Amino acid sequence: MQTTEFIWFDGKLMPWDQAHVHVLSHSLHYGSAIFEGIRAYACTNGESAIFRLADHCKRMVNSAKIVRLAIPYNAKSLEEACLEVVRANKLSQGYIRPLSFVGYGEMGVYPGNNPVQTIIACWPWGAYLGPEALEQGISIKTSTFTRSHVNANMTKAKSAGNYINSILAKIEAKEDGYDEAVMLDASGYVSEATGENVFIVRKGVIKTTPLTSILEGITRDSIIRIARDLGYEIVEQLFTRDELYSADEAFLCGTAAELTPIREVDHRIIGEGHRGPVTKSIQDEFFKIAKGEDPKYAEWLTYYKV
Ligand code: PPE
Repeated sequence: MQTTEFIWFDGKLMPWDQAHVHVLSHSLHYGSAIFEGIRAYACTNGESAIFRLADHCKRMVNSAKIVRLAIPYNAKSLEEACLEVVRANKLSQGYIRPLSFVGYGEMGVYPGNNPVQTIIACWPWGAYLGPEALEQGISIKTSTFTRSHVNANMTKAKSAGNYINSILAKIEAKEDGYDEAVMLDASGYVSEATGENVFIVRKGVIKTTPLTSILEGITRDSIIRIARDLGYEIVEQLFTRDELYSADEAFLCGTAAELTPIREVDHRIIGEGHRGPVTKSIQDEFFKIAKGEDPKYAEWLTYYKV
């Protein structure tokens, strides 16, 4: 991992190597943390920009509310802190990871009066699923693990505990020779991948899972708008694994994974077996927007100088 110099820790910039917590921190034992993943891009005008910063910070505040974590920050102050940490680290492009967790105090599931702490780290991070994945696409497996039921682990919260489900699916997929896993929801419909939302293109219509058993992805929301603006028909509708198998194109999206085509699912080749034309046109537009090349989407970018 490429480190940077400072981590923002409850309002102060600390040297990367000194940002420690106690091993008896509540969140380490029980998964009671919430986090965000945000990308910054180096733009064509020579500045940098954080992609949809306000929306990520709003989601962080909502995640905290859902899991009853009393963070002492509002979305605006989290935005300012993210900007402070990328500037301090002179990070022109990369990934930003805010995390709030329950710290050291009493042991036991009840978080009680243990302190709630917040850090924001950032570092350079290339293509999440490998540089060739963005063009060639990836292979995925339908997981044997069901995505958490909406009334068990609430999936609208980006909470650490939710990721046990993802980790199990990811390990299984990697050990079975696949790049990534897609999980079905409790009713058997396609839900999401371990760290990405899912889209298919079938008979000229783009389809993505509705906001039932999934994280409300900010990349997903961006793609819905981009696809509409490009003139595609796009619907939020449940679909089955065989609909995915017989899709003309399919792709995953997320902050880390950006827009990654799916080449193969459970040994079924999707479409032509490589990135399809609809996927490419949305992906091209997505990267143009992230680099500040399309003024129509200027409100998605928060510029800063390093
Ligand atoms: N679903 C899940 C389960 C998920 O973790 C992510 C993001 C998404 C959908 C897409 O959400 P968004 O980033 O807002 O478009 N996953 C983050 C974590 C990746 C990691 O390995 O850590 C991310 O992409 O930053």
